[in-house]
Amino acid sequence: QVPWFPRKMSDLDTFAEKVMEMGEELSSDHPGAKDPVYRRRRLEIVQMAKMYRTGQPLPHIEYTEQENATWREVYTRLHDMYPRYACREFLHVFPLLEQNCGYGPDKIPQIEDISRFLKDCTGFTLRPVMGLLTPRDFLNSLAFRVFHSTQYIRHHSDPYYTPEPDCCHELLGHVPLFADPHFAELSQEIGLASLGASDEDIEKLATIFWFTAEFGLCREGADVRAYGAGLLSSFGELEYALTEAPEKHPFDPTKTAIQKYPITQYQPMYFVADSFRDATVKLREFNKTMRRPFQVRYSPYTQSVEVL
Ligand code: H2B
Ligand code: FE
Repeated sequence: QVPWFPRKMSDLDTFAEKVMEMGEELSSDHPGAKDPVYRRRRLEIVQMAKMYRTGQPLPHIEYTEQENATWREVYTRLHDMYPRYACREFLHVFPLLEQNCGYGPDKIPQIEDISRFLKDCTGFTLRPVMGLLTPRDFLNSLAFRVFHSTQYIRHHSDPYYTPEPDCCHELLGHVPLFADPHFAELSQEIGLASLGASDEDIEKLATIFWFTAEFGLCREGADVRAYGAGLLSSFGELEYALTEAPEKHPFDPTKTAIQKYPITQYQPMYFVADSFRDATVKLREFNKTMRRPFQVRYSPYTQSVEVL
């Protein structure tokens, strides 16, 4: 009755062909749906993700002028906003990504370079993915300090909108904080709790992920700043989130885990963490209240999960 879960790094290979939607096909309301050139290009990139297996070099994508131009628009606009809105951990890491991983306005960076850098910082690594994984698979991989990253970019007709995760969201929104030790720990903690969890508990953990890694705010003295990737990759919502308009509540896993949220509009409510460390402590307490007939421990030496 315990759902299957990955025990070793190579078990994540079983996720490669399982995506919920828009893996190899685009939904009709995707801005690129009617552009055959875009579709062919996206398929080419997605096929490389489908073929990828643990231990292989990550796919190197030779991005086109047009793709790099879309990146430039997104990058420059967001980059201007970060000093005012992003949390200090994000601001600390960003220049390191510029120095070590080819971050900059001109070219989309390569996930191989980023993965190598993250591994040095926190042990996090990246894997390519075709599209949205199920919440269970996606969270399970965080137990191994693995983040699944798409490599295609949104359609050039609308650089400020994408209905699915793309490399702008992953590389600008998510990647920087995986270089932070405390955020890495928080992420892995969610991942470990998700291994073999009931469907009900997966939903709670996915909601916690949503209100932390995707849309989290944090306190910095008298100030509130953003650390969620959904905010740090959307100039519109980044600005909105830090106005008085939305409700803000302290991050408290017991409440956060059961909060309903919209996925296609700005959030009416955000949760504010005191720090990543504090959020991790609270999350550990919360995890103890979930019923699971075993405990797990991750061994970085073997990159595998021990069941206790
Ligand atoms: N899959 C991928 N590829 N990237 C994500 O950011 C992602 C996902 N997020 N699946 C997940 C779902 C998240 O929204 C939660 C855990 O449901
Ligand atoms: Fe995301």
